[in-house]
Order: sequence, then C-alpha cells, then structure tokens
Amino acid sequence: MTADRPAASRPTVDLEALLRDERVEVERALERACQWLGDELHDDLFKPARHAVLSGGKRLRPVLCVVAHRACGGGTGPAVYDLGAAIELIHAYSLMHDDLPCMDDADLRRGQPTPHTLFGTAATARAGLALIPAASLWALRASDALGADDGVSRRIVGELNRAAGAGGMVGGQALDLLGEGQHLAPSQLDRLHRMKTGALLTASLVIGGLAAGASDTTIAGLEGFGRGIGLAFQITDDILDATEVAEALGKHPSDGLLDKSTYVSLYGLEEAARRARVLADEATEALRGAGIDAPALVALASYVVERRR
Ligand code: GRG
Repeated sequence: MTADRPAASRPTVDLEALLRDERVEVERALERACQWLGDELHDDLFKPARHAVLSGGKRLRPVLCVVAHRACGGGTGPAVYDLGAAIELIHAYSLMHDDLPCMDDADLRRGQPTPHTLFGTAATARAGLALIPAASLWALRASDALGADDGVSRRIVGELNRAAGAGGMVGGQALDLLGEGQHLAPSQLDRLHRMKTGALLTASLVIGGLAAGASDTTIAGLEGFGRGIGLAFQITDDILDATEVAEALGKHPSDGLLDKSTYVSLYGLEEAARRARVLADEATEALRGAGIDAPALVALASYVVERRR
C-alpha cells in the first residue's frame, strides 16, 4: 500500500515507537487529570468518569495534539500532554454517553464493560456531564502552564467547545441518531462524520498548533490535515466494524447491527478503503501546501487508515 504513494507522503518515522512513547506520556497526563477530578468530584461522579478516562483506547486525539504542537515548534513538557488530556476528557464523556441504553446501548468498549453496566445509567450520565466543564478547566490550566496569553487560551477553549458542540460532535451525534434505519446519501454521511468524528480530531491538531503559537497559515494547514484524516478515520472504523469480530475490536455492538448507514454499506469494502487512502493522502497534501514539514503527522495519517483497531 505504501509503495503506491508519492515519496512526499511516505512516512519516515518509526510509527510504532512514536505511538508507544507518546501514549506513555498521555497516560501519565490522564492520571494527573484523574487525580484532580478525584479532588473535585463526589465519588458517585468520579468512579464512572475515572473508568471511562483510564480504560485504554488509542489516545489518538492527545497524540495528534502533542505531535502538532511539536511540528509547530512547541516544546515537550508535561503541560502539552495535559492539554491533550483535556481533549481526551471530552472524548471519554462522548463514549460514555454514546454507549448508554438511550443511544447505542453498548455493553463492551475497549475490551471492557461500559461504565453504565458497572455503575448504572444515571450515575454514568451524570459523570459524563461532569467531564464537559472539567475538560475546559483542565485545558485552561494547561494553557496557563504553557505560558499562553489570554487571547490564545480563549482560542484554545473556544476551539475545544466548538468541536464538541452543536456544530461538531453533538450535532453529528444527533444526525447519527436521526439517521438510524435510513439510507443516507454520501454527502449526508460525510457531513455527519465530519461533525461527529472529524471535528474533535481536527480540533486536537489546531489546539496543539495554537498552543505553540502557530501562524494562521499553519493553523489552516492543520485544519486541512484534520479534515482528511477525520473522514479517513471514520471510513476505516466502518471497515474494521464490518471485517473484525467484536472481541478483536473490543467493542459491541457494531454500527451495522445498529442499522446505521456506513461507508461499507454505501461503497463496499474495496471502494471504502480506496477512499480512506485518498483522504489520507489529501491530508498530507494539506500539510505540504501550508509548508508544514511534519513527518510524524504524515506517519499518523498512515496509521489512521492502516490501524487494526
Ligand atoms: C446530545 C445528541 C447528543 C449527543 C451527546 C454522545 C455524544 C454527545 C456524542 C458521541 C459522538 C461519538 C461517539 C463520537 C466518537 C466517534 C468515534 C470514532 C469514536 C471512537 O473513537 P476511537 O476509535 O476510540 O478513537 P478509542 O477507544 O480508541 O479512544
């Protein structure tokens, strides 16, 4: 697959080592965030939240944030991982709520029982809500620690909330729920997933760039990169959903079982995979167009379409 790519878009970094090393730091940052949450929240809220935040996962959003930050000349201290962890708090809440009986009614996520099967639906719903303001506060604290001025902090927190909100993840989830049992057109499916999945992935990159003081041109390049990998990520998710068993993916049920339109139902496996690769290549082109030399981001674009979970 890689051999067909233009040389400029071929990854030149050790992706496995990159993910391993970054995830170690991300887990440390999530432990710090949970320590703070434990001081802030009543146990009834904290226990489901802690389970959701520390139950594993690929940690792609914080990894994108710190890698983008570095690509824009930012440093590598703990505060940028804390910033990435703030984004992961939003992601954790979204998964907790997505798995609730009133949404996807899922019992398995990341190879573990979902929070509501352990702590109950009401406690999990409340704990998820508690993570939303916590994420903004944690992002603000991380921006301060990074020495960002008020204007940059404002943009960072605005970016996080815009991506999480009605024009992003929440809006996309609403479209997803409304679309159950219907055959969505390609443009409808793209719009839904650019909002539901792509917005937070893109915000992760933009937030990393903003924290490093990136120019508007660079931020636009990161947005273009996020736009490509966001949809490529979702197409790959649909392919994995259709081809891997629940045990290998660590989640149940699949979108196919939930009677949702997917890229595989729309295009078939082969064409869906081709589209994901084209989008990943467009993502790396967006970096090049903005003059961003970031082999680690290029490697992550490959990871997005080649991952097995
Ligand atoms: C009020 C309508 C309304 C919604 C509430 C629940 C919710 C907001 C949003 C959920 C949206 C959602 C589930 C987005 C995530 C999509 C996605 C691709 C999840 C999987 O991400 P991975 O593969 O997960 O990165 P890991 O486990 O690796 O972290």
